[in-house]
Amino acid sequence: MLNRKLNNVDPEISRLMEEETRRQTYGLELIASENFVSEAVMEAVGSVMTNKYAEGYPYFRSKDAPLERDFSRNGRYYGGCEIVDKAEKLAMERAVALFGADHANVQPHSGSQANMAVYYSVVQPGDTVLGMDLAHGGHLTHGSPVNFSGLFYNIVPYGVDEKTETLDYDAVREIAKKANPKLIIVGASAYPRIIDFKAFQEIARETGAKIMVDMAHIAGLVAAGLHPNPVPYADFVTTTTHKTLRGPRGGMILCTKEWSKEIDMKVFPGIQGGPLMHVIAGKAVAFKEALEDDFKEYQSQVVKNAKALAEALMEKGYRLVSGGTDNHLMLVDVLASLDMSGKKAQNLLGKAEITVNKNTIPFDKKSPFVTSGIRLGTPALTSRGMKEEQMGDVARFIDEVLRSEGDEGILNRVKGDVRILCDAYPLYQYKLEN
Ligand code: DSN
Repeated sequence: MLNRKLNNVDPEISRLMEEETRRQTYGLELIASENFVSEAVMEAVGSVMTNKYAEGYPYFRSKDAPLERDFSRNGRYYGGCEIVDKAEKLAMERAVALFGADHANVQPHSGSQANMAVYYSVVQPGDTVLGMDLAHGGHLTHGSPVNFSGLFYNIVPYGVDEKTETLDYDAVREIAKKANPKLIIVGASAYPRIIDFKAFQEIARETGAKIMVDMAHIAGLVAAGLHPNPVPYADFVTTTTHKTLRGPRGGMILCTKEWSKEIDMKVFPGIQGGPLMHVIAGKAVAFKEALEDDFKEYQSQVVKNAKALAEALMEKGYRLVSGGTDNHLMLVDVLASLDMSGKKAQNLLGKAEITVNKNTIPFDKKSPFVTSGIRLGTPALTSRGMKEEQMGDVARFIDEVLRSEGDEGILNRVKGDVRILCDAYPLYQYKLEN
């Protein structure tokens, strides 16, 4: 019973996995928040660790010294946790080694839950929180009215300057002084420039607010020293583990020792039950990979590729928000460039197996379902080994598709070129028939 293989038990799901493998293998993945994990990470995530319940933590906190963790006694609610305890401890130690924080909680199932645990630790419903406007590059959990953050808290948004399309720290300071927030959320899901965490720390100090940096998009760059590390400047740093960091889908919170007990309590039992031990094992593997030297080379290539792609597109006449990129992503204003919506651009590119997402640009007049922009990122293509030269090809493919007016002949030709490029940079060692 236990050793039945997927294609015998469930041929439908098995076939869908095969199809998804084929899609990933033969398409150009440009969604800035996606990446390809190593087979080692997948092995951990697909392991027996999924069977274990481990509510609690691999350490004990006594009433007398609640900020100290005693790893000689576990704080679990179930027996049989001795082995998963070691896996969680490794994940925590590696996270701390990577980013330099006092404390890491590796249990959040997602970035959204990591962020929720921080809100739940520092603010009460109705309290004022400053967050970057989603339409300017922020994130749903930074105060969107349709998210728990916007529903429970009094969100005051900040955004980018209309001219430079970059953060104007003086304007943020003015907004903060007027709003008097308890918490300032820093971080973005569509911001192509370096973020000055020190400037935010100064604003938070001046206004007496706590500061949370959501570094989900840039965590890999931070780990490699290619983007300033928010840890020294923030009370809390949250992240997902599956974007530039190239780990399994999940979340994590880093915080100061002072907040460690509160954060632990809010993750479990506050908002979650049993941790996903197979995912935590996968996080440990990914953090180990991120501590290796070639991870720095990989991240540095991600940034070089983003610059090369941005320059190639600008040479072809495309307008990029803020005029370029410092990190792994860029926003192309397809409305200004081609009088085309982001939705149409995404659909056309999809026909040639080029996957992107439509994205609002700052001061967008179109809805988030239509948008004036597309967001492009290089982490996934870089994981396949592509370099600057291939980014030139990718820019050409994008340009040909967007100017094709839907001509099937052009779309099919580019699709063929995409296939040739993908064949030259294989993904996993799976055997695919055609
Ligand atoms: N949905 C993610 C992104 O694409 O940026 C953010 O969580």
